[in-house]
Amino acid sequence: MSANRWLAGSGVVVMLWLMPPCVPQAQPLSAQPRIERLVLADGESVDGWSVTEGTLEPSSVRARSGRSLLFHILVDWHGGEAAYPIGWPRCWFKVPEEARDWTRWERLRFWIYADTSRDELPDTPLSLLLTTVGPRSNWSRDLPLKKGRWIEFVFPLDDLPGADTVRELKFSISESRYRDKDIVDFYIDDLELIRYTQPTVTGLQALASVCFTDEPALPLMVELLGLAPGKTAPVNLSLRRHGKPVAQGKAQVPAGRNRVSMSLPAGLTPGEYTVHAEAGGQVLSAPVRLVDSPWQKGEAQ
Ligand SMILES: [Ca+2]
Repeated sequence: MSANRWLAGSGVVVMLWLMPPCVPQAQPLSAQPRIERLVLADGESVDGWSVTEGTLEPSSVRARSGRSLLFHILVDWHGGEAAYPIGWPRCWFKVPEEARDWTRWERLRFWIYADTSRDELPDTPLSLLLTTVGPRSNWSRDLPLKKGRWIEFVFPLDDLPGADTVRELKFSISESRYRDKDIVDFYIDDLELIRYTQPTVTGLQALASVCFTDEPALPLMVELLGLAPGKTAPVNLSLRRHGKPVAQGKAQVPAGRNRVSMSLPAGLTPGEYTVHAEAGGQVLSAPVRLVDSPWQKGEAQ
């Protein structure tokens, strides 16, 4: 998988999918979709967790609800493992045997609030590592965090190697990214596996954020979840201006990310539009700008 995954997010939530800067993020327009969850950690217990070069305990200082897991680190460039005094404080969760098959889940999701004695966190403050069984048994991602903010992370699982044998989930820092004696607190909460229980549009992207009015079609990326392998479901598409539909279409797509093409009528006027994608009552929208084609106006040869 590319790390540059995309999805819909609300305005207050930072998703890890890194989108090209010119592509606006889709916005959900409808109520929360129906989601099934398997909670791996809610902050109330450290059962199954281990920690080294730091401490891990339930905390009510910061929590999404109840308590969170506080991963507390005093950066120490002179202690820790003898061979690596500038080391890797880490905490890890041993996934229970009965919960290691993640293929029936669609996403890993969790929230982290970061605090520190520093003015700001370093560029790569924390990393996530999943360990599975198999030749490509390590899957890791950097977790961009901001001091003093809750950040939600959502990772698709469809390209996790060995997703049926996930043994361990680990958070770690590299002390080399910090200064000696820095204090860093990560509050981890609502760590869970989720899946949609009905076909749901979870991502929408206009592949060109600016489109000429004489283009025959608008290229879109539509992500649909909540579908069994091999099944497809309809996604209703519409292009709207000032809330009024000016074009409509339908795409029949399988689960995952799909490139679809929405036909555009002739004679659209330049301006700001929104494209909408709906499945199972869940709607996402994304902005699109239509501009006059230079070829129409004869300004270019
Ligand atoms: Ca909690």
